Amino acid sequence: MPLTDQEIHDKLVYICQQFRIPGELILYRPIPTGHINTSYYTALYDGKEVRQYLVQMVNWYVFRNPVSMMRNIDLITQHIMSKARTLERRRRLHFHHTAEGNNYLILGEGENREFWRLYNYVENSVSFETAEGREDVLRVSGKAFGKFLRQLQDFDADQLVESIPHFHDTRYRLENFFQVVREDALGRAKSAEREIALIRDNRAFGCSLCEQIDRGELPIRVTHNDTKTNNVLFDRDTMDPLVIIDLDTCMPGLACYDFGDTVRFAACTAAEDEPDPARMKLDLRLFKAYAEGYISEVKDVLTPAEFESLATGAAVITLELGLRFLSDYLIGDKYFRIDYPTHNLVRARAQLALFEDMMRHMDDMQHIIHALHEIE
Ligand code: GN1
Ligand code: MG
Repeated sequence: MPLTDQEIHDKLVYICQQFRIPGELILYRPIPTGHINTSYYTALYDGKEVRQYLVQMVNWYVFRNPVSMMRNIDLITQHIMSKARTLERRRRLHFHHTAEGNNYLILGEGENREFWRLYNYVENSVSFETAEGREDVLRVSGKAFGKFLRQLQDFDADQLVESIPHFHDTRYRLENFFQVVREDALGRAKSAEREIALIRDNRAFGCSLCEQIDRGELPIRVTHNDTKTNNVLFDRDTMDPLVIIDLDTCMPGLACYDFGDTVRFAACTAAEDEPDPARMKLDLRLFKAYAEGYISEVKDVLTPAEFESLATGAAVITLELGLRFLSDYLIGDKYFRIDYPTHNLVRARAQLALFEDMMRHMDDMQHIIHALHEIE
């Protein structure tokens, strides 16, 4: 049963009190972006000032060990801050603590327990759900995620707990997918025969980066793992990238998946859940803008093999998300939040159409990367 407005209001008031935020809740609204966690914008007034926060319930089904995840986020934030030239408040995520000193709050018990956190809302900032065809959004996002990788170069990855084991282990994801197809618990596989065949035909390609890891050809770094453009906050006036958000899946991973996930999300011609797959294409102009920004920051960081893997990373991560959406559709939509019954199937079709278009343009992507790399 969804909560009533009054219940949400009362719950947010209670949570703000537990995080020792002074003042009265004067405004709140749900933030609909994100497929996993539940987020609210809140504003409190203490008689002098209005302060704004994000209050978020972490999805406990997805993040099995949220306390460790919060510790990861703290460590990463501290590391990045130690390198920052400015301590401007808008350039960091600041999680508030409860009286017990925790940067989270657990409500309820057993099946009904909930995991909440509260952090500063970055003022006068803007983020982009799609790049709206804007090269500047992609170029600046590329710089921001490239810089993030660079800043975490000397971070000791052993300190991190994997918040989702096998998160971008595409080979594992593929095994799991075909298991789900074999079980076909809800009899839905027949509505996705073409998509299942496409994934089967590209299984070897999907495993290629994992094999390169096995052979020691690609280094494991600390990566963000969810590099959508809506995870960069820009200054509303100057378009300066202020801070990278959603550090929930920061874990050891491949640079090319971080590079590729922004390409998947924003260097394309339609939204992630475009209902008409024919409208979903790679946009090479936007790809180039992103690659320019990214490479300008990581030119001295990535190995030659990593440069070679960037375009492949875009295609593999798109295939991976396509099969993750389809898997979730086949098991009954347990993981990604959906707005209508076939939403995950529609998302999968859009991602697979984009994957096919990326494969058609693999050489073009490679040429652009080579040309940029040489200039740098
Ligand atoms: C999920 O909830 P959000 O939007 O931060 C997902 C990503 C997907 C993305 C697709 C923990 O991220 O892996 O790429 O949806 N996050 C998790 O939009 O599974
Ligand atoms: Mg995320």
